[in-house]
Amino acid sequence: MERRFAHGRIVLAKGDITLARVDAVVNAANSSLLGGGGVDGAIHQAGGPGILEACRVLGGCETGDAKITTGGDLYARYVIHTVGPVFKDGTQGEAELLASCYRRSMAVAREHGVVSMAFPAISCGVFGYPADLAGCIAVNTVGDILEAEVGIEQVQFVLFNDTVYGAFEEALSGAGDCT
Ligand code: AR6
Repeated sequence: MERRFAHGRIVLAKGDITLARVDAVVNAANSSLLGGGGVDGAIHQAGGPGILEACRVLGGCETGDAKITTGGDLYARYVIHTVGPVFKDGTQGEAELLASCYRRSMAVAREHGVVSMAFPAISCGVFGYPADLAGCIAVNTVGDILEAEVGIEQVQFVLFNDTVYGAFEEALSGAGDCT
C-alpha cells in the first residue's frame, strides 16, 4: 500500500527492515544506544560491529531524539537511532514523544542528504505502544513532513507482523484520530 504527498510518498511493507533497499534505516533503540532486543538487536546483528562502535561515542540519546551512524554492513548507508517512549497510559506525553521520534529522524536524515528511508513501528514492541495509536501518529507525522518539505522522497514503514501492518494500513487509508 502506498500514499502520495506533495513531495514524496509513504509505502507500507511487511518484513525485516534490515533488508530494506533505502539510504537510511531507523532503529527503535533505547537511550543507551548500546543495543537491545527486537529490531535493535536485528539491526546490530545484520549491520555488524561497526554500528555499535559508532554508537559508543554518541553518549546515548534522549527519548524523542535521533542520532545517526554508519549503516555498517547493511545495504543502507546510515542507521538513524531514535528512542521511542514507553507507553504507560497515554497521558504521559507519549504521543508527542513518538511524533518527535519521526520528526527528528527525518530532520537528521535530511541533513545527510537521505532521499529514501525506512522506519519500523517505533515503540510497538517492548515499549508497549498500541499499534492503532502509534500507526496514526506515525503516518500523520511523516505525511505532514512529506507534504511540506522537499528532500526525502520515499518513506517506507517496514512492519514485522500482520497486526501492526493492519493498524498502519488503516491509519494510512483514513484521516485517523490519534487518540
Ligand atoms: N524488522 C522490522 N520490524 C521489526 C524487526 C525487524 N527485523 N524486529 C522486530 N520488529 P521493538 P520498541 C518490530 O521491541 O517497542 C529494544 O530492546 C516489532 O515486531 O524492537 O521501540 C531496544 O533496545 C515491533 O512491531 O522496539 C529498546 O530497549 C517493532 O519492531 C526497546 O526494545 C518495535 O519493537 C525498544 O522498544
